[in-house]
Amino acid sequence: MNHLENKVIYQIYPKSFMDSNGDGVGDLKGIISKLEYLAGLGIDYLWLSPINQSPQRDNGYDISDYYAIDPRFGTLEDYKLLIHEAAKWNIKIMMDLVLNHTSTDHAWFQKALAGDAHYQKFYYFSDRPTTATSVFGGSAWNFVPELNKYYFCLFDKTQADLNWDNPEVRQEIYKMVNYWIDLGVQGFRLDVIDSISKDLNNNIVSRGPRFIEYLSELSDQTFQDKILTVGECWNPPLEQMYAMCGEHGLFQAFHFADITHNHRPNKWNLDPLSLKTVVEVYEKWQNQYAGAPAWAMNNHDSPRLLSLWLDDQTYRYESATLLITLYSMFKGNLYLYQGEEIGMTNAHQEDINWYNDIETLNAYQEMKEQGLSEEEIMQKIMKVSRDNARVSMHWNASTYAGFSTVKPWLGLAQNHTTVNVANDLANPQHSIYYYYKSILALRKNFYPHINTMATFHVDDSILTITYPTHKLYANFSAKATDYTPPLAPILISNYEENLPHQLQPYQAIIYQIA
Ligand code: TEU
Repeated sequence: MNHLENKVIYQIYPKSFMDSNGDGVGDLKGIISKLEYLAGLGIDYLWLSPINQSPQRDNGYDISDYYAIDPRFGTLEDYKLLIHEAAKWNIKIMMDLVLNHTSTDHAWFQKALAGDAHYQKFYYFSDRPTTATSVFGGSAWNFVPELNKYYFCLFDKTQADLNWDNPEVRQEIYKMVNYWIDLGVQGFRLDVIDSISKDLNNNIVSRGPRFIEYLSELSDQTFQDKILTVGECWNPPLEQMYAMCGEHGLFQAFHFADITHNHRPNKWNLDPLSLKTVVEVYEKWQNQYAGAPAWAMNNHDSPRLLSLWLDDQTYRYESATLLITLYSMFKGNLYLYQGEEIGMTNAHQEDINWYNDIETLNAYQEMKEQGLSEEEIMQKIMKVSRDNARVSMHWNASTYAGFSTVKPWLGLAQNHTTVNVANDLANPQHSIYYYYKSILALRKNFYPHINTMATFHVDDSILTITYPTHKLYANFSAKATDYTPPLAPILISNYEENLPHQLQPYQAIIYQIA
């Protein structure tokens, strides 16, 4: 087994985790103050969404200085302290690298705008736009009247794509990555990494002709295969995964095929959960993929899976614990997202004025233009907006949920007075956090038995997974269902009382069969 496998990585959205200085925005000192809480879960890495200097149009995914820490989050000293303090708890820090684009506030882009031909070559400037569109809506090309030229942005018009075909750009990037490695960073998550090579003349904006070449060059000149790296990719085919990951590439990459299985045709139009389809995804990555998959139920770009797939009201505890029981039994690494460990739900906010996310606000406008009613639009937004996962952590039932002493930059979910850390920990018998702790500990020791082929079976709402040593049952419904369990000891169950011949609503149970 690779030394980077069997890890649990906890993602923090720094703006929304913990505010130590009362400005409504989370910060590094806030994170440091919660290390004991995080270590208690049994995690190996903390992945922080970008903390570099940024105008925050896209919450840090628009970096204006790769070497500076954004003052909203603290100082370089605070970051060094976080690395140091986390190490005392055996936790490593994983940094988010946004290498596909910079903010238009970045000095390189500002020089390019001022007419510096050298820095114009750092980006894509062109006299003629193509038909390429931005992920956030509209044309990907933006006109600069003073230059009489267009520049290319795959995302927001303030996120200008870097031209990786320019070797100087690549060298600047490698230098920067090495700077953070030297400082003690021990992991990287690489934002939209599969877009670094493009062929814009042919409208190819992802997995372009030199993608694998650039990725191996990056790896060889920086992190190599020594530290944990994970690429952000949406639905890469297996062959692509093999090409990206390995000695001269990344350790692993997300696939997100499970959490996107019901996008029809996109995230704003969702089919209900199809257990059969999603189980095909589990089977593929568990049985057919020879590498170490990266599993994530939640992240800052997705709504809460608990709310989307299961019951985040009556059976919130059972639903949250069912999901983690299942995902803990997959080989590879497990990525958790803040709040997941206490069963935080979607925000359930009905007013568009509450929302902040640039993608959500653009989609709102687009859907208005398409003639959808306010009610239809808000139903979609409440279900899938990225802001659902971006609310402040709910630490307790106080006015600002113990996150801050002032109104948070975005806000809280409607249920923050009941769904919060203090409440969850108050009742150890029914605590999602303590359940996570137990199952993660089980996973850690049991990993050789997980890192193996398994047989998947779906019968209506019941999923059964049989491994050589253990067997998992999960009831994806509120309906109690009869079953015939093996005559074997129970390893773990999300019910205190297990009925001999019945799976209870949203029950997950594992038997040790050998
Ligand atoms: O996400 C890349 C990406 O493809 C997302 O925009 C995704 O398609 C979208 O969120 C799904 O609705 C990364 C970051 O994770 C995201 O937060 C950034 O906005 C984006 O890159 C641009 O940097």
